[in-house]
Amino acid sequence: MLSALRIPNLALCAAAVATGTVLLAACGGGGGERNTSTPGGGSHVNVTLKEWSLTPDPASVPAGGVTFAATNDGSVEHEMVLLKTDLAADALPIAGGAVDEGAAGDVIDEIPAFASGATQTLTLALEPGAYVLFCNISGHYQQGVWSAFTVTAAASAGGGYY
Ligand SMILES: [Cu+2]
Repeated sequence: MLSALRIPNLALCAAAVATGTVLLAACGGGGGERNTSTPGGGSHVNVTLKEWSLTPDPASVPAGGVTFAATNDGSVEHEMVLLKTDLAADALPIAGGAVDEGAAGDVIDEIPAFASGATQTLTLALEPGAYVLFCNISGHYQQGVWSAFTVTAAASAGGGYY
């Protein structure tokens, strides 16, 4: 059951292309690793985390490659969990002071706790559906560090048929 495909080098490669550095060479090194295109054209989502909110911009993207750039605008560490679930975003089950991830849905991936002022990126291939982005450091979800996130069918993403 592979619902998410990690594409770890994508952001790095994009940065290398943008700056024209020799990092570019490293992008072609993987055996059979695709690195020049983002599935579905690719979407970019800026996520701002702080006390006590989480705000994705945009909050809805077409299915395919999605790069999250999560910025911690707060004064304490936050993390970002991406959960696929049909539960209401404000009604995830709680156990031991935090969201019970196993009972809440399918955790697609996460950015582990990162420091105030930092930005972390995560690139995934996402299927259509209802998702929740949240911080699962104890107590943070309950205080509002979450947002619903929607992945729509990819029909209009790629600019038509060939
Ligand atoms: Cu947090």
